[in-house]
Amino acid sequence: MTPLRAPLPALSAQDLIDFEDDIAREFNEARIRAPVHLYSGNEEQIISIFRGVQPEDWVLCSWRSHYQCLLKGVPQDRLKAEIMAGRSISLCFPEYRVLSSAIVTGVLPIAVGIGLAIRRAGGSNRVHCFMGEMTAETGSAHECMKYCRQWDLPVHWIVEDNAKSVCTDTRETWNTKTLSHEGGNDPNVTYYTYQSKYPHAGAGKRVQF
Ligand SMILES: Cc1ncc(C[n+]2csc(CCOP(=O)(O)OP(=O)(O)O)c2C)c(N)n1
Repeated sequence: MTPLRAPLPALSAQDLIDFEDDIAREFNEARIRAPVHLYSGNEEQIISIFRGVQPEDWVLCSWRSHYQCLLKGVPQDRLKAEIMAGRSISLCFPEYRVLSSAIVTGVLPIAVGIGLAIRRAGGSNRVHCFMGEMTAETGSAHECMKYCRQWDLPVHWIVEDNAKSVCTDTRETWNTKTLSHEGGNDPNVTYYTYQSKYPHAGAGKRVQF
């Protein structure tokens, strides 16, 4: 296995934006024959979160994970090759301790399991599990977070609120002005909002695979 990269790369917001814009171009020119989910507008927040991530930590992601892969040390050319091969939606690089799932809530129980394994092994590393704000409203998220809180497992949850679940307004869905983790004070939960220039999936142009 490739050794974990230490220290983690010091990427700037512009480095992240440039990577995603390059993938957007590739997608809109129909060179990627599979869905891509791009980040934008959350660069400062995610860079700040990664200041608390150690090389030996695990990072768990959803269908939208390019920024986490880059910040966890996956080489840009390796990441781009996987995306070009159509695997953006579920990028897994176990040698860099990055795992993703395109199933809503898919990685949450896995985060619990890794957290439990770390605790049983007496390890000092942690799990950082990213999810969108709609994912965070599900019963599965509630149970996984509750279990880790009650058993004091080393799992850090990050709720990234872009206000939408695909095209649906999350607050309208739940008939609420305030979502579950907004303004919360759980030390193991980081909640932030951002506004993306990209749609939920793709890069703005309809591409026929
Ligand atoms: C089990 C399951 N149901 C439905 C989907 C389709 N789906 C993909 S992303 C998504 C919305 C998730 O919204 P949110 O958690 O806010 O994440 P965002 O993409 O906005 O970051 C849905 C319903 C899926 N991937 N898996």
